[in-house]
Order: sequence, then structure tokens, then C-alpha cells
Amino acid sequence: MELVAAGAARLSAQRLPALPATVAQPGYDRASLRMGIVHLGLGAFARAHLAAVNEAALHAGADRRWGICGVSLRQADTRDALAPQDGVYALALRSADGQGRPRQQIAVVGCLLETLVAPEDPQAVLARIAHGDTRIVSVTVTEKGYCHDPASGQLNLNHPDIVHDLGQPLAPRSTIGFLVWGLQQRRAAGLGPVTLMSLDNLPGNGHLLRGMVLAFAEQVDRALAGWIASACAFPCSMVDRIVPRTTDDDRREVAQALGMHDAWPVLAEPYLEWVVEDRYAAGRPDWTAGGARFVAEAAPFETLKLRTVNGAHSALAYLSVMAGWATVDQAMAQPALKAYLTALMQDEIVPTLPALPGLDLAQYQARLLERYENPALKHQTRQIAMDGSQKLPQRLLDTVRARLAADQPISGLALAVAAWLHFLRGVDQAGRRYEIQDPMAAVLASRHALAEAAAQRSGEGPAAMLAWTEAWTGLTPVFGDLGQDPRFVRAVAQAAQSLRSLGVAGALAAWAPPAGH
Ligand code: CS2
Repeated sequence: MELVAAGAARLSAQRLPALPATVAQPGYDRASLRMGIVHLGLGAFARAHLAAVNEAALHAGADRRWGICGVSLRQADTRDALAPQDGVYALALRSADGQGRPRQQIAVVGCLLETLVAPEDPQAVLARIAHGDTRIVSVTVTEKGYCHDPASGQLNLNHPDIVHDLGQPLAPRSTIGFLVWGLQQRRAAGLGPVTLMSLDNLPGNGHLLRGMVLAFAEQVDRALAGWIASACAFPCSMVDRIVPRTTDDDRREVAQALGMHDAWPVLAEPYLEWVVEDRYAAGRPDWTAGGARFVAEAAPFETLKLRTVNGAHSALAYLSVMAGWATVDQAMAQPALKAYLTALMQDEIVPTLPALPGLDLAQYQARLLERYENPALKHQTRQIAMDGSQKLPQRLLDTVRARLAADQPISGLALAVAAWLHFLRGVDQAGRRYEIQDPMAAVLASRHALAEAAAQRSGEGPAAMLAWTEAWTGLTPVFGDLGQDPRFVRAVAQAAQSLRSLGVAGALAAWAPPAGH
């Protein structure tokens, strides 16, 4: 990862004045910032979203309380990249001009003041949560970081990290363990409550986080659970910005624009949405300067975003990995795929959405397709395909439930679900093998074997695919009650049959929204 060209200077706080004038940089006094925000899960998303919005708030004059301490819960790579450059890093917003030529706008973000690596020093993380300056603890740990059962939404008390953390008040390893033990220290020190703010792509993310934290706290100390429930706040939010993984080519391009080396810049699309409930236990910055919107209730916005942006993204990803389309823009250049996604959204997803006064849904969908088509992002379809067991319930299956409850057709959604199952075979249509990255990978692998055996016992054709699909949809932690609904099982079996016999391109060509849409 170290790509420092011989003699190239490294980006750092001290070298900010040497940046070219085209690069925006912190215009506030970094040295005077305190760390009011502790962020767990210091991935690219948080650095391109929360930190970017917070940076804008500081530029607009937010008070000095709102610097960020970032915590990596697993690896040291982010800290290793950022600590030698004092935590400052470049955010490159990428798009294309009318002719499709890539454009980028770079800003150096300065509000990340400290980076901690939890496994190296868990007590430092707990101490930061229990510090008097801390007012908000925010979280982007992806779906699997909540240690919950995705179908029921309950804390999985058998999760190895939760089992471990219940007995380790000074050395937890899960997000939930750190939060609860950190809050315990906070309360013991007589400090006030904080806001615990989830920024993950989960419905009711604040309620979910609250549920996990309270379920864990109940196990250790009832009084602590009572204090958290009554004094801490858990606002829900909808977050939206496409943030692809940084590659070495990106590092080179950013270094060229900066005239110095940044070991880990982040890239993103210019688009950003953040709709967050205005419920804070100990104040907050005015993030509106960076594009945030404070609302009383985020649920309708979350449903909109999860079902459209993420639902369509997952549908695209599984079909594309199988077909060998490596990036989202490459997939969008396939007319049949684009037609399918457009119809999936328009005909099946959008009718399930709650009313959002003032939102032009047609424009929102058109904009979304343009975002996917952004040729400058090179967003890998394999990246989106990860962790399907944690993503499908809120991205596709809730939409299926809403459609079936209204007795409406689900053929497009069924094709997306079948594409996931097809993808779980671990080999694409060209015979290339890939690893299934999913916290349930072992369970999925044995289900796969079970499904293939069931299909073989049932002979050929549709009967075999029905048996195969039944074996899959019986996986209740993912499918919940849907495995019992013959309308769902039949529709997925039909789509799976089509994918298996015609391949992705053939299945997409054969797919047509059912009459009556
Ligand atoms: C993507 C999201 O990787 C994925 O699963 O669907 O990360 C998506 O890019 C963001 O949610 C967009 O806001």
C-alpha cells in the first residue's frame, strides 16, 4: 500500500499550506478542536460522509467541541496510514462531465484528530467513550457489526463476540460491548449521557442500536440499562453516498493532484444525503452546512433509500458478478440490465414506499440511475455483493412482503433474490471461482450443498429448481416467514430456473414485467 514515490512529501498538518489552491483545506484552527465525537468503524464511508459533513459544519463556524476520534474495531491499516499524516486525508469527489470525461474535486479533511485501534488498546477506546468531552458516539460498522439476527432484529446472545464481551468489561471486541462497557465507565465517573448515533444502512438503525445496547446492558447491570434507556439518545438516520474502495491507482491520481502523498485518500460521488432525527442527549453541531437534514422521524427516508438505492444496488451486484460485469457503470451499460433495474424500481419498489411529501420520485429514480452510471467511480460489484445475508432482508425481502401483502406481482424482486442464491454457488458464468464474503458463509455453504442435493433428487427442470429454492428459502435467519409463502418460493424458483438455463443475459432478456403493471 505504501506508494510513496522516492522523495515525494507526505501529506500532513504541517504541509497543508503547500497544497495547491485547487484543493480545499481546513480553514479553522485544528489545534483548538476538542473531541466531541467518537466514531466506531473508521472505514471509507465514515470518512467520506460523517467526517465530510462535520468538516463543512466546522468551516461554517460550528464551535470547537466537534472534532472526531476515529476507532477501527479490527485492523490497524487506517491508523497506520493516517497517524503519520496527523489524521488529515484527501476526499476526492468524482464525477464525469457531459462528454463522460472524469472530473474530481479534492478537499483535505481535518476534523479527524485521533485514530485508535481497538484490539491494540481496548481501554483507550473505553476511556474515550467515558471522556468528559465526548458527546456523540457514532457508528458505521455495517450490518453484521450489530451482532443481531437479521430476520428477527434481536441481539444474538450466542454470537461469539457477544459471549466474549459479556465477560470482558475492560477488553471487549464488539461494537455493542464497547458501547455498553464504555457507558458503564461513563456513568461510574458521574459523567452525563451521550448520543449513540448509528449511520448504517439498516431500517430504524437508531432503534436497532438501542435494542442491542439495552439487551447487552440488561445482561450486565439493570441499573445501567435503565440509565441508558432514559438518558442516552439513539437518533435514526438515512445516509446516502456511494463510496467505492480506494485502489492504488486512486492513490497515485490523488497524489498527483495534491503534489504530495496521501497513504489513504477516500473517493466518493458528489451526491450526499443525510436525514437524521433531531434527538441528541448532549448537543450536536449544525450539520446542515454539510447537507444534513434534521427531521422528527427518519423512517420514511430510510425505507425510500434502502429499498431503492440499496435494493437496486444488490440486485445489480449479484447479476453482475455472475455475468462478469466488474463495476456498476459497466453493468449499467448493458441495456437489458438497465431496463430491468428501471422497471424493478418503477413497478415493484416505488409502489411500496411511504408518502414523502415534496419528493419527486420520478426525478429521484432518474438521478439514482445516473449515479450508478458515474464512470469515474469504478464501484466494484463484488464489493456490493458482500454480506448478502445481512443485506437482503431490508433491501429486498421487506419489499417482497409489502408486495405480497397487497397481492402484487414480484417477478423483478424474485429475480434479484434468485441472483443472490445463484451467486452463492461461488462460481461465475465464466467458471471463475470467488470467495463468499459473508458472516454466515459457513451456514450458506451447507445450505448450498443441501439445495443442490435436493435439486438432484428431484430430477431435472422446474421441479428440481423448486426443491432447490425450497431448501434455500427455509433459511429462516434470512427469509423469516417468506419461506412459507408459496407465491414467493414459486417466483424465486422460476427466476432461478431462468438464470440457470439462460444465464444472466438470457434471463434479463426473457424477463419482462408481468402484464397489469
Ligand atoms: C452498497 C452501499 O455496498 C453496498 O452494499 O449498496 O454501500 C451503497 O453504495 C451506499 O449505501 C450508498 O449510500
